[in-house]
Amino acid sequence: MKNLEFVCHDPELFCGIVNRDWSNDEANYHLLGVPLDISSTYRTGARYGPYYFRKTLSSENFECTSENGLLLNEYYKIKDWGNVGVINTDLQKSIQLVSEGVYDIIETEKPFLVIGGDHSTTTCIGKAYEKADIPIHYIYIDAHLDLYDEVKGSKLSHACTLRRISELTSFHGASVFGYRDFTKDQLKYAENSNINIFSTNDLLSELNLLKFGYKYTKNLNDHFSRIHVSVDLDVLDPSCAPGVGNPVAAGITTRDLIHILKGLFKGIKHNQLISWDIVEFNPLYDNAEITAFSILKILIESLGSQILA
Ligand SMILES: [Mn+2]
Repeated sequence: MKNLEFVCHDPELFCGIVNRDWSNDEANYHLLGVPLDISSTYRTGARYGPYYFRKTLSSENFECTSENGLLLNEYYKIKDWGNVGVINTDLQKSIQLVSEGVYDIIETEKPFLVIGGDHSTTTCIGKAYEKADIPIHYIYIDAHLDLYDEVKGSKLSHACTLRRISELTSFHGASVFGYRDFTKDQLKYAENSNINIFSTNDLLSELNLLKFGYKYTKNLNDHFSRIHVSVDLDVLDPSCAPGVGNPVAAGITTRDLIHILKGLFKGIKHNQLISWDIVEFNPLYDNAEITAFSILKILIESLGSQILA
């Protein structure tokens, strides 16, 4: 056994900063997985996202230092709650279960990250904020507008997410970044519903995405008390994220997205709690783990910029 003890070790999950065992008092950040994908309209498989997300976090192939030189495990104690026990045959019940879980985390008044799951994960977060009676502005980073009223008879499709959120009383507007797949009706709905939209072209015409993101949330701070950031990985070009449910070609790069997120998180006020989600990671289509390693870099740089927020 001695030899085994020497050669084997439990991988430290994300350099020891993500742990299931932190007590609520010790933890300064929360993580929740949502293995739900029955509202997907094209390639299902996002239910495996949380599992492969954690597998990538436990990889030894990276340092836990963000590019601004911060050693993340000096700042973070992230409590991993595991996955919500969703029922992948019952969407309505699953949405209720996830909302209840997110509500409990909101009550801790600590920042949190939710890993999807398809984009209906964000509907659950919206419902939890509604129950908590907290007004939210949504920053919605996505190749799609997700403003369909219904898809194939379903009002809970992942392509209806922003539409359903926009109907909540706690909805205080949204800003969509990176869309490039849309319909005229969705554009019209955005125009009439306090939803600012920036296409992939709009973003790429910005000279400095970091400054753009920073100014954006800094300005929003004057009008909204809380902001939730939702990152649908299909905003990325499929060369940077092949493992998504509904890929759309000609997107932004992982570096572009990191610059936007760094700017957005830096612009959020000091006393404002951050909540965000990363959704639509579909490991079944993730050739050579390209998407997983994009997520890992997005996570490290986002956490690094949230320290300064
Ligand atoms: Mn999308």
